Parts: sequence; C-alpha cells; structure tokens
Amino acid sequence: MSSVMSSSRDVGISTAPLQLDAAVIGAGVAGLYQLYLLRKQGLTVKAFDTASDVGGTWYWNRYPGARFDSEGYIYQYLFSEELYKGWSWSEKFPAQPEIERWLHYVADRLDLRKDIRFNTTIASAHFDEATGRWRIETDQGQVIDARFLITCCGMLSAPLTEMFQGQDTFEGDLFHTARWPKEPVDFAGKRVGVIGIGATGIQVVQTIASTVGHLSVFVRTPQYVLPMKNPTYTPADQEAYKAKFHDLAARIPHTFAGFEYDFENGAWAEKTPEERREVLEQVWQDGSLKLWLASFAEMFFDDAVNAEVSEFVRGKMREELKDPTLCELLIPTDYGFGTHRVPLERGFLRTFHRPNVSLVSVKDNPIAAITPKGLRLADGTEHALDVLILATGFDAGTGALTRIDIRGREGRSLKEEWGRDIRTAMGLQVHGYPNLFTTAAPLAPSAALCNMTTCLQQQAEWISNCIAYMRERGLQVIEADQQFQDRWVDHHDGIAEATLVTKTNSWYMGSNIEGKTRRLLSYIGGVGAYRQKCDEVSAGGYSGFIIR
Ligand code: NA7
Repeated sequence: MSSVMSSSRDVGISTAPLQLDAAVIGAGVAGLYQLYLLRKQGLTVKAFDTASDVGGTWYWNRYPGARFDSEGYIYQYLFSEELYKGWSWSEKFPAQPEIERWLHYVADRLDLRKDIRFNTTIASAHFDEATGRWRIETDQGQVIDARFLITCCGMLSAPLTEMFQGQDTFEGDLFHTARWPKEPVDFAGKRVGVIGIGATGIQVVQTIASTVGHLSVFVRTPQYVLPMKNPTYTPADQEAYKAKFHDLAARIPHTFAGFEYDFENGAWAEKTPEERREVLEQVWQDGSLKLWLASFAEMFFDDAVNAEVSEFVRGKMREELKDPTLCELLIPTDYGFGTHRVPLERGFLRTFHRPNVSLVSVKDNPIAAITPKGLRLADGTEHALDVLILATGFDAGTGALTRIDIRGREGRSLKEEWGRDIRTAMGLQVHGYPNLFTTAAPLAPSAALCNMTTCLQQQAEWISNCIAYMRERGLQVIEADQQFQDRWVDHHDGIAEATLVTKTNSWYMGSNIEGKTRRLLSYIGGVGAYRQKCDEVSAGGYSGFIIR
C-alpha cells in the first residue's frame, strides 16, 4: 500500500486541510455505494453532500407524485443478498418517501453516515500536478486534500430553476420540482400552474389535480406516455420477488437497459403484423417501460418500425383522451416513440377531463414572462396564479460537474472544455483530469436508457477495483489517454448516430439548454455491452489509461 493511502489518518474537522485518500461528492445511490466500497478496501474516505441527509435524487425530488418508473425490486443494490432481502417494498413502483426511507436503511445498515459530511457543497476542485492530488474546497472554505476525487453527483441533479424573465417578481409560491420543500404544500382552493410535462411534470399533474382549486398545465411538446400498473405488495409478493434475488443479480447487469426485461420477442421483420401487434399489446398491458425497453429494438434504428410502434402508442393515447382537441395537443406527431425518455402515467391523460384542469398550449404562443400575479404568454394573455411549479428539467449530465470549478492539469477547466465539446473516456474519466473518476457522467449508459442503480453499481465497482489495482502496485496517478478517449467518443457517436434518438430534441441530446453541445449524453450500446467493455479495459491492466 502506498504511503499516501493510510487508513488510520485523523479526519476530524480542523482548519488544516482534511487529508483523505478519496473524496466522494454525493450521497445518493452511487455515492453511498462508492463510499462503502472504498472504505471497505481500507481507504480514508469521506462523502460530501449539499443535502442534509442521504438520498441524492430521492432527497431533492420530493415533489408530489415522485416515484420510480423502474420496478422497486430491481432498483436495488445487488451486491448483498442480506441488504436486498432486508428491505420490503410496499408496491411495484414505490413513491419518493418510501425510496428515501430505503436509502436511509442502506446508509444505516452499512454504517455510512459517520463518513458523510452533509450540508456541505463542494465549490471547487483543483488538481495539483506536483503532488498528484486534488485540492478541494467547500463553499464554507474548508479545504480537503485527496488523492482521488470521485463524483457521484447524479445525471439529473442540476435543476433548471432560473427559466423565465420576471421570475423574481412572482408574488405567489414558486417551486422547482427538484427543490421541493420538506413541509407539505397546501394547494386547496389555489390557482396552480405547472410548466412542463416531462416524466416529472406528468407525476405532479396527475397527483395534485384533485387537490387544487384550478390547475393550468403549460404544454410545449407533447409526450408519448405508457400506463403504469402499480400493484401493492403483500408479504407473499415480497417473498416471491426476494426469492428471485440470485436470478436478478445474474441477469440485470447484462440486459440492454439494466432492467429485468430485455428485447426477447424475436425480430420484427420475421413477424406478421398480427404477431407484432400481439407483442405490443402484451408489453403495453404490463404497465411498465417494457414496451419501450423490451419490445422490439428495431424501433430505435428503423424509421418504419418506429412509425408503427409510435402509431400503436398514439392509438392507445387516443382511446384514453377521446377529445380531438386534447388528442391534438397531447399526442406527439413530429418525433418517434422512444427517442427520448418515455414516462409512465397513472391518470395523467384523464386528468385533462377534469373541470378544474386546463391545458394551455405554449408551443406557438410561448411563455414570455412570469409576472407578480402569474404568467404572461407571447400574445399578451395573462394567467393568474397563486402557485407556480417549474417541472422544467435539468442541465443533464454535465451540469452537476460544471457547477463546480473543476480544474485539471495546467489549470484546464472542465466547464470550459465541456462548453466546447462534451468528451469523456467511457464516462469514467476525462483526459486532462488525473485521479478524477466520474459516475453518471456523459457517454456512459448511466443516464437515460438505463435502470440507474444497475449502471451506478457497475461504475462504482469499476472505480473501486481500479483504485485497488493501483494501491496493490503502489501507483499514484491515473489519467485517461487522449487517444483512448477519442476512440470512445467516436464509438459512442457511431452507435448514437445509427439510432433515431439523435433526431429528437430533449435533454438526452442536451437540446433543452440553449448553446449546449448536441451529443447523445448517454451511451446507447447497452448496459451489458458497456459493462463488458469496461471489464475488458480492467482485464487488460487498464489499457487506455496512463498510470504511474
Ligand atoms: P424534462 O424531461 O426535461 O422535461 C422538462 C419539461 O419542461 C418539458 O416538458 C419541457 O418542454 C418543459 N419546458 C422547459 N422549458 C420550457 C419553457 N420555456 N416553456 C414551456 N415548457 C418548457 O424534465 P423532467 O424533470 O420531467 O424529467 C427529467 C428526467 O428525470 C426524466 O427524463 C426522468 O429520467 C427523470 P419541451 O419538451 O422542452 O418542449
């Protein structure tokens, strides 16, 4: 073991820099596991989080209706049978309060809290070439000196909160969904506006519609939605899914999207129209993301297949919506199904039949400003509101890291580099930033087409194994080679460009932010395939990385 990696160092708070082997940013799904793994191998490691407790995404996104779109029994840590079986989900797609409790359970069972500094925001991290270490500074001026810096900040953790002119003048209550208060918000009798119908806006709308005085939903781009069937679990159901632990642990890491299901219905071209319809009906009836992630993979590549699947989903939406105007405003026609995140809904479409809900299309008449009394559209129409909810999404992938002043070799700035072009080496490192490891960063699958826990566990394990490899050999510094990174970017782009996903505007492509580089943020070669490629790199002695 190298001398800089002693595990017995005093890490108490003092004015002197906190000396660590590894600093982890974030105490969500990835950060908790990363902390656990690194501590287990004897490193002095601390995690830091702006939040006052663990949870990451599931700490911040406590808006009404927040819940999994992944089945709870697969959105799990799979490294420990005991941990897995010690927690019982109450339903198939659990809601945020239960998810947050689960992450508290994980933190307690693994005794992680003692090594997490809450209410602590990392403001900057500068690599010191002379020492090969990171000088990290919190927003309160505390300095941390660490050999390794591992970002576990989440793909969707930099919310787009400042969206509209005049926002500060609003006299009512204004919330972004990802900064929702812990205290209950009372909507009774109030005029509430929701901007955005991504996965988040849909959950909010369908949840609060029955509790508000009047709800105005401001819709710019219609969404394909699939129905969620969410049975509650009896003890027998819980036992049944727990009994599958070994099968799940063997299967999930190797599927296309890190879910239990995969594309196993045979080739589209070899089926008759009736057979295709039968498969689509069957996966639609499942009430999950199966129709998207386990029907026909051809829908991602082939315009004709995508057109048919899209029309199938439109038909289902028409049956639900009935009203022609609603169909026109809520059913997508100008992009293909599955080419951006597909949300699950539980009554979202039917919400628009309620007398206290209005749909305001802002496609051709955009929101011009927020005013003291509500919101004004481009044509001057005013909407009076008491509460305004921004379900306007995130600066995905890059935002969490570019909001920190990260500087690598020769003072290079990650924010500036990613401002020009978003490049990473398998989403695990960035050339020019030695000893910085990233999870949920661009160009890995840990974003979009993926069950997050599957991807994040794999990345945390890869990083932990890499650091163990270095420690065993007394190596101090690792950096992704420029050519390796270039090859990965080319490989990533090659697969992405072969899909229809790159043709659609969404946060997947960075197109929800003006001026952001247009590149598919998430690797789309498959979770299993990505894992295999990562394993090949490690088996080859971390080929593609310069280690000294
Ligand atoms: P998303 O999916 O980025 O959705 C944001 C929504 O906000 C979307 O409907 C946007 O419409 C809308 N939006 C953003 N800016 C505006 C303006 N200026 N006017 C009107 N509407 C606007 O974020 P979510 O939080 O729902 O979901 C993010 C991920 O979290 C999700 O994919 C899951 O993986 C979990 P647009 O489509 O841009 O026209």
